[in-house]
Amino acid sequence: MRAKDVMTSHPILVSAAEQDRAALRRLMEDADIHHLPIVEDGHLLGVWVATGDGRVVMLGRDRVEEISSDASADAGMRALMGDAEAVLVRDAGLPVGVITRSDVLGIVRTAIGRGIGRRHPRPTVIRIAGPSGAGKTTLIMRSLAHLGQFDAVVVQANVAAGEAGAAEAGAEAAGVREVVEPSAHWRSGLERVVSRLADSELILVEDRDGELDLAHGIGEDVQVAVIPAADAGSLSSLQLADAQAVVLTAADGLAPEEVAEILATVERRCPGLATFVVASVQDDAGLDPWVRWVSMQVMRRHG
Ligand SMILES: Nc1nc2c(ncn2[C@@H]2O[C@H](COP(=O)(O)OP(=O)(O)O)[C@@H](O)[C@H]2O)c(=O)[nH]1
Ligand SMILES: [Mg+2]
Repeated sequence: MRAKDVMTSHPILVSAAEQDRAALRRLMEDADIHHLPIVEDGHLLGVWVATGDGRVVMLGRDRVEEISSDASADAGMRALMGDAEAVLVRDAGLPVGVITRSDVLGIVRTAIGRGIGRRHPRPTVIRIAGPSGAGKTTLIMRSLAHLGQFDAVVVQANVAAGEAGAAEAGAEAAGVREVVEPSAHWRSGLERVVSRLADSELILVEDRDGELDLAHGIGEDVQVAVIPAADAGSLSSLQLADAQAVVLTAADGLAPEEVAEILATVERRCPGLATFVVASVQDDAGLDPWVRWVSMQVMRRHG
């Protein structure tokens, strides 16, 4: 965004000769502004400022930032967050606009009206993919039981449209907000459903059952592969090229040393990938690090 997109255009400027504070005050009140840059022969000399206590004071040129209308709006914002009382915007040398904190507050008000805030920049979208029966639904439901601090939604891309109502009702009964959206398997469908859920903090997308193919994202923030530990030995690094984590499920069906060996294989093949092992039918020590990792994904996007 450029300075010209955020400035107030057609600024009222005064010459150095205008010193009558009562008249300056009236001028500012009539125009509903608090700043009058002082410009003489095109040169900025300072700025008159209407203070909150009814006075009109003159500040020097050092308190006004001058930028070009094509400069980044961010340059003006930074100046106002620092020492500048106002920003004078020039186009081809001529003063064409002013940016003050009032302009900034107006933009903030619009942003808040659109639901944009520091705490809720946008939801973190985690796509969970894996073959049928891998334990995706089980993992999502068990995870949500420990993620109560976030406003979370499950997007179920794995249910035929005809079953949608029943699935949503079932999730609701379990205290989980779920949206059934088969089209979330594709980029455009995911984008649509995410924009509809922009007020949430965490969106867990259960992708359609299928062969793992996480070489390319579809617009999510994080891709997670879910696969039974017993099948994970055959995972290739290509299948997980764009994944951030893999969860090996049903570890309860294997001996601990088998699980350790599989885990070592996955870590060797995909160095740097976050790996977790869960076993839903046992006392599950593996779920805890996974839940912490998911929380981290949300928190680091909160800024
Ligand atoms: N033993 C065991 N069974 C599991 C585990 N996770 C899921 N299951 C079972 O595997 C079946 C398929 O799980 P589900 O979550 O529906 O898989 P999805 O098709 O990937 O969503 C269900 O009967 C689950 O109870 C696990 O960690 N251990
Ligand atoms: Mg499922």
